[in-house]
Amino acid sequence: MLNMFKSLKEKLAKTRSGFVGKIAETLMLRTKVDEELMDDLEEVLIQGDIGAELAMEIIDKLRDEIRLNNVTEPEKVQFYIEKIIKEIMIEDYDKKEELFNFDAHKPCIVLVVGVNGTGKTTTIGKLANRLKNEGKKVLLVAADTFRAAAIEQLTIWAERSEIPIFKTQHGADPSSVVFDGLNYSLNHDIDVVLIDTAGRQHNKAHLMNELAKMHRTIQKVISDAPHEALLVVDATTGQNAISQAKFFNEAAKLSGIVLTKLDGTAKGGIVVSIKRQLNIPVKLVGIGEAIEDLKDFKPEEFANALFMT
Ligand SMILES: Nc1nc2c(ncn2[C@@H]2O[C@H](COP(=O)(O)OP(=O)(O)OP(=O)(O)O)[C@@H](O)[C@H]2O)c(=O)[nH]1
Ligand SMILES: [Mg+2]
Repeated sequence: MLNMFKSLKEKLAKTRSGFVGKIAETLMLRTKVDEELMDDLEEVLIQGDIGAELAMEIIDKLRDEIRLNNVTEPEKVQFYIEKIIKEIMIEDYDKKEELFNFDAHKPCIVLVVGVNGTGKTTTIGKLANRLKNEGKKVLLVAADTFRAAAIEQLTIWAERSEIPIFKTQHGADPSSVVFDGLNYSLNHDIDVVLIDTAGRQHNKAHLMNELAKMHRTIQKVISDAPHEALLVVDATTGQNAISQAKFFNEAAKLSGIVLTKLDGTAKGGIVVSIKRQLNIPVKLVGIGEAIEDLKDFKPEEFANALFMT
């Protein structure tokens, strides 16, 4: 039971001991603050999936801090590197855009996309439960008609939270399910519609065209929808996430990223750099398989959990 309420801090233990721990380890092994140390730290940042460009920026800022504050002992460097990373995370999110506003539209249409197995269906299940608990009328639309067990998997999540689900049979055209599902939502006083789509490789043109068609279908029914188009990214895929996002953004103009499986990676640096590299905000993070393991991404809280401050 206790396990179910693990805090964000505990859930990020792997990244803390991996990525953050490696920084500390590198500093411990050194006796001097010099260029060699800077090179080692840059390497640790890149290995932690922070991305080469941002790693360089962090190290440049670190050099300035070291000069300014006359830092000569390696262990004192930790404080400054954490400070710089934190500032970057907070700076990159201007206050308005990062959180959802499910109340701005009725129904609010949320399209969920991503490559295979990243956690789309699970994220929808978790989010649906949260919205229901907030008193919203939620509808799930099973537009993954491709994988045989997909509709059933979403149905289980719907039943778990006692939420209606709009579905057809396996093999049906996903765009037609979306069309009918959205019309159903307009006639049934639904507040939020969560659309589950099939996993697809971002470099397969016909699959991306199918997604673009789905996106157009949504706009045919509700012209300013989808109000959120979320790309679900597995945090363990690291920098590949960046190219996934570029392709998905073309097919279905993305409004946010859901970064899942952060509990399972030691290289959580991607969370620091993803906004910078894509200019698309992380909106939610998945930190486990259980229904409550989905959190709004709040950069400051996240940075504090990462660095245990
Ligand atoms: N540890 C962990 N596991 C997760 C998280 N989110 C999803 N998973 C697991 O990842 C696996 C795949 O999740 P799904 O939700 O089926 O992924 P999907 O993107 O819908 O997959 P496809 O529809 O096949 O493309 C499942 O075993 C989930 O329990 C998370 O935040 N942490
Ligand atoms: Mg799925």
